[in-house]
Amino acid sequence: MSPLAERIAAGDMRALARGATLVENRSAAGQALIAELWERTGRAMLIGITGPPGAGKSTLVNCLVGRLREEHKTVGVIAVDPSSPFTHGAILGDRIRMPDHHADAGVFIRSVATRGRVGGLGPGTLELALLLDAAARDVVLIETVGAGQDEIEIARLADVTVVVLVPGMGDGVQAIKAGMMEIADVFAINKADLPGADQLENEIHNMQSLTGAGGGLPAIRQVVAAEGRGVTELLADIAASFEKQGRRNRRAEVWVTRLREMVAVSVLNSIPEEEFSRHAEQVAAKAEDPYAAVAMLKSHITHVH
Ligand SMILES: Nc1nc2c(ncn2[C@@H]2O[C@H](COP(=O)(O)OP(=O)(O)OP(=O)(O)O)[C@@H](O)[C@H]2O)c(=O)[nH]1
Ligand SMILES: [Mg+2]
Repeated sequence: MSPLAERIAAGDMRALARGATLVENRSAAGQALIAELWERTGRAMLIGITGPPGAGKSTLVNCLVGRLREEHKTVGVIAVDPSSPFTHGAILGDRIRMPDHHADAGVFIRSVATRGRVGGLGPGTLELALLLDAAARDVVLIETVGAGQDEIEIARLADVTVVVLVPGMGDGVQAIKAGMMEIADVFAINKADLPGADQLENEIHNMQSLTGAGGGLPAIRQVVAAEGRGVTELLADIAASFEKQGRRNRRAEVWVTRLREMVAVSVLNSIPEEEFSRHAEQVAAKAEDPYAAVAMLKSHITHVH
């Protein structure tokens, strides 16, 4: 192994920070790093936390980190939202922020940009999650803003997907429309200190009986993240779901889809952007037919490393 990979495997946080940057940028060095550490992946539990903007996802993640640290678990956090108030210091509430700097070695936090896309994971998130997994994190929490279209991405990455909803916003009905019903392994009704939490719980219950999903319905847990209430119970729900379903997203069939995407990205990235513009102009001007353009563009693929 390279010295960097060795240090990451040994739990060196500065090495991990360097590695995370390489991986996030999807550099060749980042790819080499994941390849080197590949054998070490597959241990971490990946928990996806998604829900509408302002639902309290970051507050909840903060609570979950605190609880996991009490259990002496090592934690990685990926916040997929550049506008999130997550920063290195801010996520750690006073309760778990320890005066001794080394005590923070149990928590690694990174924000990744979605590059303008609302919902979805943003490029490099899968790779970052894999790196944190390889870096001996017991649990990796991934916060994404659910906008109703791309939540499926988080469900495909996470072992357990927690959908966070809040009472009094008509979220219960919206969630069904947005397809959140399908991806939730656990529902967290946050801000249960506000009126309407029971009503929302009933709504979700009713939806579940309508869809008739049978055994293994997602748990519904009321929490008050702002006060840390219900967080222990939520963590137990998450663990129960994990026990029941195992690591669905590590199976070969999931990798079929991922490998397809990785090939597509790698092939597309191997074609210089200006070649697309050049051929587009030719096609538009009818100087070239589209199939001829594709054939020409494909000639660049041999340069893929
Ligand atoms: N009343 C109440 N407010 C809460 C609770 N949890 C979080 N909040 C508040 O809700 C607001 C949004 O919290 P965040 O944790 O930033 O929510 P978020 O879902 O991460 O927001 P985005 O990342 O911007 O989508 C903050 O003002 C929190 O203080 C709760 O349990 N009860
Ligand atoms: Mg947030």
